[in-house]
Amino acid sequence: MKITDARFVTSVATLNQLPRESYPQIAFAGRSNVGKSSSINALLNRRKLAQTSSTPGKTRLLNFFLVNQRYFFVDLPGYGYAKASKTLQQSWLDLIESYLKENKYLRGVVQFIDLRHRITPLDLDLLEWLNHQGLAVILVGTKADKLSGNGLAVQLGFLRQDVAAFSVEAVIPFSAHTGRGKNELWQVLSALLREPAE
Ligand SMILES: Nc1nc2c(ncn2[C@@H]2O[C@H](COP(=O)(O)OP(=O)(O)OP(=O)(O)O)[C@@H](O)[C@H]2O)c(=O)[nH]1
Ligand SMILES: [Mg+2]
Repeated sequence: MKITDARFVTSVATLNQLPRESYPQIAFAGRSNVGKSSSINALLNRRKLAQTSSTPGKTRLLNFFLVNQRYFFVDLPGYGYAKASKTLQQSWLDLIESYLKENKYLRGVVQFIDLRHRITPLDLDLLEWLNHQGLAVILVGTKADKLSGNGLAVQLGFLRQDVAAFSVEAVIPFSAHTGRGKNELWQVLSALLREPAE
């Protein structure tokens, strides 16, 4: 995808602050520190548009990025951040859930799984819930650069096996650092956004 324009638009803490423009949206979800913000930057060829951090729990709000003045990428707060209090964790989940639910602009959710580890119960809960909502899900297995060729094949096999019972558009090995998987992910995103894939 040719990115002619990518800009941060707004951060949202409550649903009444959502942008009013009727652009299609793609949401990026996953555990804290899995690489959501880094992957958004990689997809948009921008180094520091979405804030990244080695400290988990960096993204605490819904961050809206307008791409090519046509659609929003929405960077969601990560879940499963161990140090956050239960109340805070619940309020994050409530916000994410109410955003994803019955959102007529939402074309799909990119759910990130760290390829170095097996999928977690929290990830499966989210995936099941997204399926239940009838939302299109793309699974991105990230940090692929940390694995060797054979290790990658093994982990990818586990991931495909672990999600076999669910409905997903694609399972894509990805690395925000090397750009691996970018083209494949863009192809699926373009189809969901009904944008011509270039
Ligand atoms: N090796 C490697 N490291 C990555 C990759 N993607 C992200 N990281 C690193 O993982 C850490 C977390 O990345 P973020 O993009 O901030 O993760 P996030 O999912 O947005 O985290 P929260 O905002 O806390 O939910 C950073 O130190 C990144 O440099 C990748 O593809 N490969
Ligand atoms: Mg983030």
